[in-house]
Amino acid sequence: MAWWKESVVYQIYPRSFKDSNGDGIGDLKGITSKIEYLRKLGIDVIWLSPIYKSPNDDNGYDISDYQTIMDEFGTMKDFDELLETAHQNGIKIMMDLVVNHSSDEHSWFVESKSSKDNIKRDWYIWKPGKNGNEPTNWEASFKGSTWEYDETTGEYYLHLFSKKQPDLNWENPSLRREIYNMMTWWLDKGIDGFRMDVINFISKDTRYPEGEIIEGKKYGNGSKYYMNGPRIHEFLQEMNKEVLSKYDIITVGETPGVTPDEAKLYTGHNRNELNMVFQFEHMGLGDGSEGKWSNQPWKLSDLKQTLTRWQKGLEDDGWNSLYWNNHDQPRVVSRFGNDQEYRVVSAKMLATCLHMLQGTPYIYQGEEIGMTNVSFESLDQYKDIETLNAYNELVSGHRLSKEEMMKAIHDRGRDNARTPIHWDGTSNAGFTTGTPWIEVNPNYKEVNVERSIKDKGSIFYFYQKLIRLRKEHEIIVYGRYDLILENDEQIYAYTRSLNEEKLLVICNFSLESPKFTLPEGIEYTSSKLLISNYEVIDDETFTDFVMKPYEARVYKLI
Ligand code: TEU
Ligand code: CA
Repeated sequence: MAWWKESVVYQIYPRSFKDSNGDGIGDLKGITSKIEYLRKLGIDVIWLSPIYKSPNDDNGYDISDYQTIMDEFGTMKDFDELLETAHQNGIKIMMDLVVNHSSDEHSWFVESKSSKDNIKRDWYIWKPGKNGNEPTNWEASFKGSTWEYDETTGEYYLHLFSKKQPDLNWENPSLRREIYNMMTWWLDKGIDGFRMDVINFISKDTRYPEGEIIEGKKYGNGSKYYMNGPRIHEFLQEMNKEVLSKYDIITVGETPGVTPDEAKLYTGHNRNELNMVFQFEHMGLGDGSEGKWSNQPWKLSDLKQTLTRWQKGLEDDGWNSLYWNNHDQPRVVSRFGNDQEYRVVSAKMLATCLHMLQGTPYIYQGEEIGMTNVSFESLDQYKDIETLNAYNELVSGHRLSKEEMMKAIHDRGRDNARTPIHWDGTSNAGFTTGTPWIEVNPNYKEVNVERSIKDKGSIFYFYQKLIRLRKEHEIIVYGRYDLILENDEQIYAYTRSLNEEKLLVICNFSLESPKFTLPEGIEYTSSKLLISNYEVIDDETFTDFVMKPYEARVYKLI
């Protein structure tokens, strides 16, 4: 038995979760004070976004010391208390492991850049320029070149993200050893696993070829030379042997650009690498020529096809992680549901559709109360480095108008997920007594935890029930997935099968009232409604019925 297959994970972005001391920044003591709330929800594991020492160029994804807690978040004692409280409440803690890069303020990098013969020189990736230019034409995720010139030694260093996030050189065995030691140190402290940031980027094609040129753009796309690179599986198998295999833990790799076939290599049960990966195909729906900043219309059948490919691709080997949002993505109820009149029902429909798939579900903080995207009017209300850099580059480069860019930020920007959690209807939504580091979504009086807890029909209790059902019905974890009504553009329906049982999951993704008709060939003698987001009259038939907007139902058929 693999407990991580049967678990539900809850992601905490500590900066925005709960502030305990009024400085406007969420912290560890704040999280500890809400463990009781998470226990009530019923989750098994917390994934903590980075809490390590950091200058916060990218909110903690730029780490300057892997074994120290970020000043704003508290102390190691606060961490130990959090871990103990979580464990006492039956909740495990999975830490974010960011080892594709460190901060440029990490002492390793400070040494590395000090001279060409420093012992840590080779812990990062240094190259001379090429004909007075950068070593390659690659574009960084946060725009600009992936190379930064450093005057001290007259060479460039690689940074796939911001220039304050230099990439670590995994080719170097002592760097790898140091990382394994650090991981062991955390595991010995009693943590329960790792979520590994862009872990499929750690092995680069060391020939450093030029990236594909994209018309009209200054920099090219080098991703095929660092995504799923030549030594990636060797490195992960080594990490597994040296560290992971010695503990009973949960591991999930963040792996942009992976296909189901590649995911099998990362998660297959004889591979000795990771338990599961986060794939991005369903998150990229609608991406246009400027990626997520130029949104195109997409169809429900695209989403169904994508998720189905993953469900079928990993049904015999490997394991799926299931998510609708995280700290890098917009709020799901705004993106795939309806954040106005049908906010509550559509949030429940989306939860149903995701939690009934095969895999380990992840809930992102605030999703369980149906938090929505935020539309700040002015750019200076935004804090995210990705958003701000993209704005500068795309708007000043005349690739998008200001209006188009603000619309794209409202739809897809990362700060949608990073506004503070709404605990109640008091000022700043009960997140802080001070001034929050980023403004609170103005709808907090309507959407907040206190109201959800008081209302038996809330999204919160719906998630609680989904989690409970998973513990009661093995089929939700292990049943085989099959798509039905493949071409329907309003209804996403599928079955799950295990032994003599079936689940029938029917979700209406539209504002309209399409008719659901059960396809022939699904045999059963009795049926039972497990969960629904509208009241269903007992004797109502489900083989043929008109669905209400965003309606969702799950039946167990025997
Ligand atoms: O994200 C990696 C990643 O691919 C992101 O660029 C993501 O696709 C993008 O933000 C969505 O537009 C991870 C972390 O989750 C992210 O918060 C970090 O900024 C990034 O790595 C660098 O550590
Ligand atoms: Ca604080």
